[in-house]
Amino acid sequence: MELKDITVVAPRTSEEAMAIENKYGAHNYHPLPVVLKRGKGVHVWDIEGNIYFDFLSAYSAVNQGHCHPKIIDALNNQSNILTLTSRAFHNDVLGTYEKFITEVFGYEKVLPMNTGVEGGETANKLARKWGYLKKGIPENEAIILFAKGNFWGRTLAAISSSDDPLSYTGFGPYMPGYKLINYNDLVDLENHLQNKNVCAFMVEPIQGEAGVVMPEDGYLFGVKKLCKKYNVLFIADEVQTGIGRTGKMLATDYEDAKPDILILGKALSGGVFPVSAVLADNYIMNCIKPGEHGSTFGGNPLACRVAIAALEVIINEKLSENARVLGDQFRLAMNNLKDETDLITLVRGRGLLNAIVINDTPDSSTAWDICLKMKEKGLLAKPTHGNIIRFAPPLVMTEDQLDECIAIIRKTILEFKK
Ligand code: IF1
Repeated sequence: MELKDITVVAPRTSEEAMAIENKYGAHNYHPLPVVLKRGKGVHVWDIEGNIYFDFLSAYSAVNQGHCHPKIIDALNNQSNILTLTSRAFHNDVLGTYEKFITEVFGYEKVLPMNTGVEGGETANKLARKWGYLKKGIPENEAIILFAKGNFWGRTLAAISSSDDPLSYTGFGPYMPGYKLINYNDLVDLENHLQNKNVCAFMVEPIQGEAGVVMPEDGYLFGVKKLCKKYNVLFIADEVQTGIGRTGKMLATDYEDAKPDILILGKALSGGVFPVSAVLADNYIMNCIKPGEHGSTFGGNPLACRVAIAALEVIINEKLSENARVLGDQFRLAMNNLKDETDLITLVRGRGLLNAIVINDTPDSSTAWDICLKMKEKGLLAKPTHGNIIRFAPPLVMTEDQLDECIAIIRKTILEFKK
């Protein structure tokens, strides 16, 4: 086979692009029928040049807005200098990044990875190792607790802790040493913490995929207190809720609930490419010795420069504060809309991580059909778990833009006929 025999096609239309994907790509997603070609700030454009407000932000990976100039500059500058060395050698950016991110979040150390699920896997390995070395759990008997409704990725470990049949069916056998407990239930948590082999409880401060499920005020504080009482590590999965999304830098910042292990991902790179991080203090992080964990791309100089820029944008442009102010306005508008229609049964969220629950069964196509109608009016959002529509625009959105989006959502809902 010579390269000359292989053609690189450029689809001229959205239809053509979807047809090529359908023929040559795995069918592991069911995307909204829109083919995006360009993104800038809160907007994306399809192949035909139609403009949309992005109300998903690539599942909260584009908090800083599409193609933020400062992040792109960091990418472009470093990509012409040194992109990847592997960790077989040092590079001149890793330490700079490690000092920066550990000071931003207040931990002694960081272990750099790439995807969010690799961050989760890393946190699980750290917790187990700490359990054996420091808590004295018998080898191979460590247990990690997870909340029902959790989602932390697609690896065999992640689906082993899932109670969503769509995530785990057909992929067994499953990882041992995982137990599911009720979310937002401190009594259930304490009951399970009686087991001396429990090394950690890993939980999302707000459950994203479950449909922006919020715990009661005080839950996270209670988790922190109970984990301390029973010598168990509190792992916060802030891959989706972190980096300003909920109106503070971290969703755990809303309470006195600093996790023992913090997992970050997605917007840690501003959506430029996969960057994740696991942060902890020395008594945990030093349980992993040289050669016991790693990744080819983890901590590469390009990722480090991009992540520094991505965090600087969140801090310097006060995007957490913007998310808090606009989020309050958005939920107020959605609750007013809820009073005008029987289509919406619930509005919930924090900052710019919000969702509406549609008054229909999860297996109905109503939420999907509403998203199709919003697409026609220039706003992209996608249902999660059937009848819940998640609304998560980039945190750089202005009040005027939010008002325009609220008008689109309101018009769509009020005109919608099942
Ligand atoms: C898909 C969901 C969201 C996450 C939390 C870890 C990860 C995720 C809280 C893993 C990833 C992504 C995965 C993506 C769609 C999206 C998603 F719908 F799948 F569940 F956001 F809610 N922790 N979530 O939300 O990070 O390895 O993907 O970088 O798999 O379809 P990742």
